Amino acid sequence: MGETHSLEDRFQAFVEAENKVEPKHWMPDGYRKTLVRQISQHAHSEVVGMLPEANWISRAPSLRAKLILLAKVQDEAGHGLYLYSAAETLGTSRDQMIDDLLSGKAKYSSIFNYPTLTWADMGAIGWLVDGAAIANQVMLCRTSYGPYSRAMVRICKEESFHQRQGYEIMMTLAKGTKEQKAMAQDALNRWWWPSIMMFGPSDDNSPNSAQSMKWRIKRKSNDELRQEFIDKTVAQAEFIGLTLPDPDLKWNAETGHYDFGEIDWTEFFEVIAGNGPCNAERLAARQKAHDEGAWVRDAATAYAVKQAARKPNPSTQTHAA
Ligand code: FAQ
Repeated sequence: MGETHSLEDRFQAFVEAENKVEPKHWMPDGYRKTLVRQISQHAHSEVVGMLPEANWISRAPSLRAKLILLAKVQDEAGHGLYLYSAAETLGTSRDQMIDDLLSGKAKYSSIFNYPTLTWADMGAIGWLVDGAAIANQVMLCRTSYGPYSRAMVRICKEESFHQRQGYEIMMTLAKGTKEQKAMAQDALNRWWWPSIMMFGPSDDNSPNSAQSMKWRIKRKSNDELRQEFIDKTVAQAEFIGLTLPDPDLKWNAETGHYDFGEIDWTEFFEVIAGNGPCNAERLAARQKAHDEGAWVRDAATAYAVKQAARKPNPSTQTHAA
């Protein structure tokens, strides 16, 4: 008991001294569990997050737009892979994580349960959803778990490109015809509130935050990050002549931040409970992809077994050979 205590104390001092925890280090069970939960949810979000945008690849308005969107969606597949790999260093398996996603046990970001109705939604997603992801993930580059923090450095660089891709679409539409500007405004109206919900429940209703902050997994709270994102985005909307759909949004000189209206937490909790507009459709698409990919997994496994059997056994080799 005393031994466990001292290990935990030493671990706490280690993370407080800004050291990185590596896979072979001793870590509390709760730390491991929290990371597997968060990293796997993050990986699932990247992979499920490909679906709403993939919906528009074949309908992009130009070859340039199509190439850029295709590259962005491929980046998201890559992010999913780095993150699944980072989670695997904690002792879980890819199969287990995928099973948890498909059975509905594991969560993925609420934002990907909304439909993409027009091309402007590609702009709103890049600008707002990737913008919110960057706000959250820049802090995760300094998270205490080494493999997660290193994955986040590269992911954040790519997310910056995604954010610009989206903002450029919105800027182009906002400068276009009256109908194009209206389409951009409509997308902004639909994506704004779900985007600010991405940061998670408010701090007084966030069961995991206190311990995650103590372990230096999270470096800022859900509300702090939400506020940073809102403060930064207001000027970006003004610059392209669009209006954020919140009548209560106004600058507060005293706090040095924007005040904003009440978030509809009932909607948020419904979406994360599986009852959002597209939850069933998203999981069905992942299940279909998983089923259709079975032969690829079988072939890769058979190939790996064959290669392993062919490899000479190093213990039977002589140096003279
Ligand atoms: N959606 O106690 P907390 C992207 C859950 S970016 C669904 O505050 P925590 C890029 C939470 O898991 C999106 N569930 O939890 C991209 C917990 O439930 P649990 C992904 C949510 O972990 C862009 C419960 O509520 N980014 O993919 C959400 O301390 C465009 C209580 O919450 C990340 O995952 C939500 N929005 O803080 C891709 C970043 N919020 O697990 C494609 C890493 C909360 O106990 C296209 N994750 N919940 O059953 C994090 O930073 C954290 O996990 C938070 C939540 C901030 C999301």
